[in-house]
Amino acid sequence: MSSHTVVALSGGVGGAKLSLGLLRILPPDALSIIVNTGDDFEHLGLRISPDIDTTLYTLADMVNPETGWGQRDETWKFMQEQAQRGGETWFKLGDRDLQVHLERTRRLQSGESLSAVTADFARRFGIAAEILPMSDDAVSTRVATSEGELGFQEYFVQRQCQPAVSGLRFAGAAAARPSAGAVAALGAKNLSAIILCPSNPWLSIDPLRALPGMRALLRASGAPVVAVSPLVGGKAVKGPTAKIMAELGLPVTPTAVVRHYADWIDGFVLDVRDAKYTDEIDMPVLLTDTLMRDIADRRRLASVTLEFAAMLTVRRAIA
Ligand code: GDP
Ligand code: FO1
Repeated sequence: MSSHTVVALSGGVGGAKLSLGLLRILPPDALSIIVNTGDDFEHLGLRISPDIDTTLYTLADMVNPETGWGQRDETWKFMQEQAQRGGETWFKLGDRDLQVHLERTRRLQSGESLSAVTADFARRFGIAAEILPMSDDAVSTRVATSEGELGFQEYFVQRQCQPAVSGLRFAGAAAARPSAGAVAALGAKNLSAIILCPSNPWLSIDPLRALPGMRALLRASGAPVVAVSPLVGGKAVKGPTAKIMAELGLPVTPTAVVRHYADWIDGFVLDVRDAKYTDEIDMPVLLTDTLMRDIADRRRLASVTLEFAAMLTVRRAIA
């Protein structure tokens, strides 16, 4: 067991980028990543856990660099056959990726938990971090839109995030429990920081925050909670974060993200391009370049974020 541990709360593509930076700079076994499962769904009879798989593939250095999800050097024979025979093709399942969904589905049907299956996949992929589903209970993100309520993947992939969003709900969350692994990671005596990755606050982090007891676990840990801004220069790097903020009637600013997280966080990592918002943010701010173009950027952002968290711990001790 490492002398200090770190917990990251993450969605998919954006969160996995910082998680990889953390993995590369921390000692082996020091990192636990609690991953959103609100995007999970059943498709063609298979259990798909997109954010868990994005985390697995990114940390195993086998993610498709163009999309940020799915495997690199993927082949698409199954999808081509589907298309030829009039099968559903809106959700792209690569041939290599299919193995993961098939095996996950089989093991879940035989009674294993998503946590157990994920831990085994991570071990087989040679990943020295814990990848923890936020819950082993079913939670489904539902998106209220101009076209009525849509399932998450219907909104995100099938409708390409086009319908205007008027609200979100996390079906099942009120009765769901944080996974045992998440509870243990947040309860670790040597936990030194909790990082809210630069994931979409409304789609990726809010499902985690909707789990009963999650906030209490974060607070009871005593570790500083630091969020990394998902906006760079007032825009999302990828995905619908800015579009959703505008549709929900919020200013598209890092300040609105900080207000959204309100009393969940102790510090905020703000992108240098958004320096003008520093004075609006009513908590300690680290101003730095948060754009992660390559692995060096990810390591650097992970490192300065952990230093910032350590500074918050010292501040708290002398306050
Ligand atoms: P998804 O679940 O696959 O949509 O991915 P996440 O929710 O984990 O991440 C989406 C968010 O990541 C978006 O708000 C992006 O702006 C943000 N993001 C992606 N890459 C970067 C980056 O390099 N730096 C920062 N600061 N944010 C990023
Ligand atoms: N995203 C897409 O935009 N189109 C796809 O066809 C698609 C397929 C897919 C298959 C497996 C998987 O693990 C992820 C996949 N994603 C796809 C990404 C994913 O649905 C979203 O990025 C997340 O759910 C948002 O976090």
